This record gives sequence, C-alpha cells and structure tokens, in this order.
Amino acid sequence: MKRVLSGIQPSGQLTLGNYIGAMKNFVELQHSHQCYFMVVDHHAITVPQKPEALKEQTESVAALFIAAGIDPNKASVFLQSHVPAHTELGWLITTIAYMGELERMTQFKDKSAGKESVGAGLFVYPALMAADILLYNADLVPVGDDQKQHLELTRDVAHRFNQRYGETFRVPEPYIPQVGARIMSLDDASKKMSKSNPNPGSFIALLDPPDVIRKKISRAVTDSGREVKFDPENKPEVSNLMGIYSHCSDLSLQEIEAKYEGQGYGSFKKDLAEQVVATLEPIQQRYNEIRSSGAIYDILKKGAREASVIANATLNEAKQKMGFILPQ
Ligand code: ATP
Ligand code: LTN
Repeated sequence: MKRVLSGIQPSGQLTLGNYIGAMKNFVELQHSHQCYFMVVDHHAITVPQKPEALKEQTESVAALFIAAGIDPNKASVFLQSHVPAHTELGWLITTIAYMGELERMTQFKDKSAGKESVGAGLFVYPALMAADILLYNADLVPVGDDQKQHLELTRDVAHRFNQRYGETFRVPEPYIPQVGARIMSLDDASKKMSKSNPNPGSFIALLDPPDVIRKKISRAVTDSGREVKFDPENKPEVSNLMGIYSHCSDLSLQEIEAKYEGQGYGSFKKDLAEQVVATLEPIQQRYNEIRSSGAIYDILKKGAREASVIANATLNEAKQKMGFILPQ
C-alpha cells in the first residue's frame, strides 16, 4: 500500500480552508493508503504561542481529525512531539538544505515580513517539514496549494541526500485538490484564508456556531456585478465562495452557475451558508463527543507507537548512511 503523510499546525482554530484544502483528502485517502496524520506542534512554535493556548489547540486539532472522519483504526493519528525522530531527522536535514533555498520560501517571507525579530526556527521550518515526510517514505502528501513550494524543497533535499549518501528516501509527490486548493479570505480574496488571521471575520472556523457562520458569509465581500459565475481572475470573491459551495454540496461549479443564473448574490449566499452549516454540524457534534469522552489521549498514544516504528527505522538508516555510530 502506498504511504501518505500530512500535518496541520495547532496554531489557531482550524478553518474551512484547512478542511477543504487538506483534511477532506486525508479522510478520502485513508481507505486506499497507509496513512499518517499528525498535529505538528513543533512547527506551531515557530511563531510565538501561549503555552495554555498551544495545549488547548493541540488537543482540539487532534479531536477535529477524528471528528472530520479519520478512523484511528485505519490511519495513525499522533502528535509530532511524541515521535522524537522528527526533530532529530529535522536537524540532519538542516545540514543538507541550503540557506539560499530556505531564503526563497514565500511562507517564511510572509510570516517574517515587518517583524523586528523572528526566531531561527521559522527559517529552518521547511527542513523539519521535509524530515516529517521523508521519515515515512511517503508517496503522497495531501496539502493545500500554499505548501507546494515546501514540497518541492522536500523533493530536492531527498534527491540531494540520496545522491550524497546512497538511495535512502522516497521522493514524495504533493496531492492537491483541483478546486479549493487555496480558499481565500472572506474579507480579501487576494489573501488565503488563514487560522492565524487576527480578524475572525476573514475565516470560517470549523467550530463556529451556525449563526456565526451565517453572519460571516452574509458579510463576505463580493465582487461588483451580480452574476454568480466562476471566473477567478475577474470575479475572485464570488469564485472563492463558489469553490466553498461546491465542496460543501455535491454540485459542480457549472451546476452552481446554472442554479443561480439571473438571481444575484443574495440567495446564493443564503444557500451557501446553509450548505456550510450542514457540512460542519455533524463534525461539531462528533467533536464535542470526543472532547468530553477524553478518548483522544488513547488514540494519540496508539498513533505515536505505530508512527515511531516506521520513523525510527528510517532515522537509523539515514544516520548510518551519514556515518553516525548507532547505539549498540
Ligand atoms: P497558519 O495561518 O497558522 O500558517 P494555516 O491556516 O495556513 O495556518 P496550516 O496548519 O499551515 O494552516 O495548514 C494545514 C493544511 O491546510 C495545509 O495542507 C495547508 O496547505 C492547508 N490550508 C491552509 N489554509 C488553506 C486555505 N486557505 N485553502 C486551502 N488549503 C489550506
Ligand atoms: N507546513 C505545513 C504543515 C506541515 C506539514 C508537514 C504538511 C508540517 N509538516 C508534513 C504536510 C507534511 C503547513 O504550514 N501547512
């Protein structure tokens, strides 16, 4: 069976962007692949996190994985920090990745822009992400469009390592949805919807109550004009909302265009809000059950045990190839 690995940062409340861009594919791939899904807590601390908030968000993201439909008996669900091989291989990879490569990463440029000082971890972040993926010899990495560049770097680093030290790592492929790979912010369609945006009106959180979802969608910016038409270049706001609609219903973009022909934005937005509410309500219900049962800790323990077997074997192989003496 082909292997799949992906991670989500506990850096805030998960959004509809995370769900459509990544999690929906996690749920789908678990039926046909050997899957490893983790909460990347080490990545989250590359920007400042309050300890109490980090703890809460970590448990919340893990519970949302299960609530969204990941079956812990099919896929291994774990915390990155519970498998120390990640940080160890991460260090080894920082010695393989080039400064120039890391300097080109747009996520680093965006997150460091305007800051007086940024932690060095933010800069070497992609090396840890490469380690995450290479440890499992993942064939596929389901992510949103914004992670393509990090995946490219992972591929380059894997090639470089293999050339220098002999065939060790599988070179992974990104797995990116055709529609919804980049869900945009509700207040500005030039920015991606992001859980760390300080304006909560810019995103729909997976745990937003129905009335909040309705309000956020009714206030979402729309392009001038009134035609519901998929045209990302000229109508970026409406096209973004159509992508969300399509993912939360079983209608294609063309079917949505046909349904709202001649009707303007009003009824389209109202229906969209109901589709989003209907998609999120069952997830929220399962989420509340999981959180109150405390079951997540056993799931994470099992997941870390399963992940460690694979991760430790790959780490040892990489260390041996590099000339480290393994403990006897
Ligand atoms: P942050 O804003 O804190 O950097 P984020 O919301 O971008 O976080 P991540 O944890 O970095 O979330 O991403 C988790 C997964 O969700 C990644 O695969 C990422 O590509 C995907 N993703 C994040 N935002 C979007 C979006 N707006 N549209 C589609 N996919 C997204
Ligand atoms: N960098 C990713 C999160 C991430 C990840 C990974 C994704 C960390 N390690 C491994 C896929 C595979 C992000 O910011 N979304």
